[in-house]
Amino acid sequence: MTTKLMGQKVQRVEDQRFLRGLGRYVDDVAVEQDVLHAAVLRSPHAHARIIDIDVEAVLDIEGVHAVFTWDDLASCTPMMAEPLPLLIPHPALTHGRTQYALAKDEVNYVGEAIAFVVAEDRYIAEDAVGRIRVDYELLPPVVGVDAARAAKTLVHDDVPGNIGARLEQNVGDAPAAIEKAPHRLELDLTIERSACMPMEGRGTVARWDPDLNRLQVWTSTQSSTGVRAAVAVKMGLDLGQVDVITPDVGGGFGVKINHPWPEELLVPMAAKALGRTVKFTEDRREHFISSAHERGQVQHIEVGFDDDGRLLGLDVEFWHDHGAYIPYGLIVPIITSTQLLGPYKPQNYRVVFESLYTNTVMVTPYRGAGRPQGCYAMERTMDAIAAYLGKDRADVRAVNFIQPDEFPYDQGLIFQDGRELEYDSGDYPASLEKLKALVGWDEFPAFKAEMAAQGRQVGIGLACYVEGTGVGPYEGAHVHIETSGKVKVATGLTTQGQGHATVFAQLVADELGVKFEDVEVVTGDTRRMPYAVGTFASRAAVMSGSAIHLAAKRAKEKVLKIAAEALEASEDDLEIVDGVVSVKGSPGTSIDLGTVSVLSNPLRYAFDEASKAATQFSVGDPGKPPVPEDEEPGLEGRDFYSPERATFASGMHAVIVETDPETAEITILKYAVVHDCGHLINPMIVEGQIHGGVAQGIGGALYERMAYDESGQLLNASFMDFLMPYVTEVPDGIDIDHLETPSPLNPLGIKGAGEAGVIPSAAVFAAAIEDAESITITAMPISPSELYALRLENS
Ligand code: MCN
Repeated sequence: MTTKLMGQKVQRVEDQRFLRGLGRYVDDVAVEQDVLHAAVLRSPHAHARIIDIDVEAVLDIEGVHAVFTWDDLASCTPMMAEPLPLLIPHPALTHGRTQYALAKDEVNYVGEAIAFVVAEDRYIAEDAVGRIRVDYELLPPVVGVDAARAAKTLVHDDVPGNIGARLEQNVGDAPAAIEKAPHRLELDLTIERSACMPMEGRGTVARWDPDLNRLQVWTSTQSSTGVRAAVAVKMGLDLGQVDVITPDVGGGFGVKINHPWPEELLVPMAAKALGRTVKFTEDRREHFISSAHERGQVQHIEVGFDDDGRLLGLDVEFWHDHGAYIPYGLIVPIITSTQLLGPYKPQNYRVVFESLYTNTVMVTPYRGAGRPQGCYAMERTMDAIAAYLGKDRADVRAVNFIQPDEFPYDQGLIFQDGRELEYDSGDYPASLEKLKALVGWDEFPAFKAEMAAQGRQVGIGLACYVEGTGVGPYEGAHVHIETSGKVKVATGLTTQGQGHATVFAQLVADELGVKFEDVEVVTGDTRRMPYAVGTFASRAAVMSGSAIHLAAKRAKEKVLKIAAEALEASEDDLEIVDGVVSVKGSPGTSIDLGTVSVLSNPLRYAFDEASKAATQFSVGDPGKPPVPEDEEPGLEGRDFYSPERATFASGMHAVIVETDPETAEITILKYAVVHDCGHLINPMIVEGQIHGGVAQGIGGALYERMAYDESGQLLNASFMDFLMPYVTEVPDGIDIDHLETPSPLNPLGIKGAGEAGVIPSAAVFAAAIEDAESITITAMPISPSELYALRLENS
């Protein structure tokens, strides 16, 4: 392949639309004027039995078309009355529980859906929701890890100890190694619950076509094919009867991969039952209380090490607050437990976790998915070892690194899919050197002394991580060259702002030899690409990128065959430049891609200028097939890519903070990132991804948390109370340097990048604040008032 555009900072093609307000989201989908609107009655209690639901008063309200409770679901289809699917089951998940689309006889968190009202407009629907009467028998709620572990109350009667899963992995004998080690330390670390806040919340529109016997669903999701599969099975339809179309998505960050949400089933169900188009758009409060959260984890670490800080044994136990249900398997705690080790190679490792049920919003992956918690545990341990030995924190990390000549490196751990986790490539020592230079690590002590002389407190921290990206099972692509010579590319995963339309066009332009602006990319439309998985786990670049590259290669092979025949030349002598195929060294002997496309189609029409009519015509020898013998008509290529295993990206971040000696305000003075995602398709987009991740990480480390009270009420379920960083809290300049160790696992040598920015935040900020303040931080996030309280405790 040529690498003309690969690696270049090509401007994002989608931004013209987004910046001018021309994005088209689910709420903008053009549907009939008389679309019906839905609203959801949600539980006001964290834990209660439903004794009775009275909807009588609502049915008489003018403009109300239907009210559904659990009792009505079975009459739509029997499957609708069953619990929602459990995605990615795991043998250790012995007590998996998922919610019903509408609560059956119990509610387990504030926000759980109980009734679904469909009305002429949203106002009527909301008013109707307010008039449904529910009698509850209140049950004691379980809030937080401690209450779940105490198990005085059970979230689900049939789940003993509130334990959904317990999983232990051992590499060597960590307890024995720690026992024998010259030095030992123990740490208790907590990280609080938070959640992603995409600008666009969840939303679904559905229309049933009785003539075609077909359902059309538009939804704001990270997996159109996942929603399609769930809708089809729940509604008793064939896959071929359901189209799911995902227009622009205003951010997903993980929460929209949890397919299906109850509303994604209820909207199509109501549309079919009523024979009308139905629409649901989530509001912000609903996003807080009825989508998903993550991060909440309590961790206990024991470590044994030698005089250089080399890890001899690491024993990690953690408790994962999974919320009321486990819809997404054990993916988050499994990622914590298997990727916690980062770039290091402890000789012995034991990890055990429990996934606990609580009466709070359920937990599904949020950008980083378990890695921020793991990185926090590992990196705080490294800092503690360095402090104990009086060594430089970077040096302690360096002695533990997997070396460049040790790849592929098997950590001896088993991942979610039951396969061994193996790092494919990387160069951690080189990354660390780059980071130290970028942030001024060696110069920092002098800077700190200089600042101290002025009465100012500054601190520096660093944190390292790895990220398994580009997971399977597969992704596909279809590349079609139109008779205009323009190229349409379809891949089935969805896009939420990552710039896929740009990077995928770069790959196609390079492979096919067409102009970048002549390539148009379509994502997330099951009509165009029915077989696909979705956008999560930083997989689009690796998965769809590779599939697109392979599909373009196939299309190119066909172009060359047809063009060779037309030009009476050998395929090997042809080249494609800017959409024109020509004989190398003889540019006059050429044919453009549009004409090759015309030649590939046996039924051709031409527009006759004189008669202003389209006339059918044929080209070439009538007795001869229109395309080469072993090819099908049409100028297109389709291929799928399925990787051997995940490819491991890595990174290291450092931050310098200043803490105000009086107010405890925390200010970021410098933020530096070294990142390795193999070959970069578009460095500008990767850097944008890192910036976004760092901003989210700053939120998670310093501001954001889900503030539940003891009764399970979320006290800060609005942007008035849930603090997100604004542009004023994110540093202007984030210094980024790249290292490109290509992945040997895919044709382009790429690794994913979409989550990296957020992974080390809790670790790196805790380290830097600790350094500035000379106190120990064990709980994140940390606000100025918490820092102030810590100072008082330590004074
Ligand atoms: N890229 C590249 N070269 C590489 C690797 C990636 O140019 N070597 C580019 C990709 O082509 C893509 C972007 O960087 O345009 C991110 O690529 P990738 O790491 O493959 O991640 P995905 O595209 O699969 O996106 C998913 C990832 C995840 S898991 C979350 S969560 C997340 C994130 O992306 N959610 C986002 N970034 C987000 N960005 C926005 N704006 N909105 C979200 O919801």
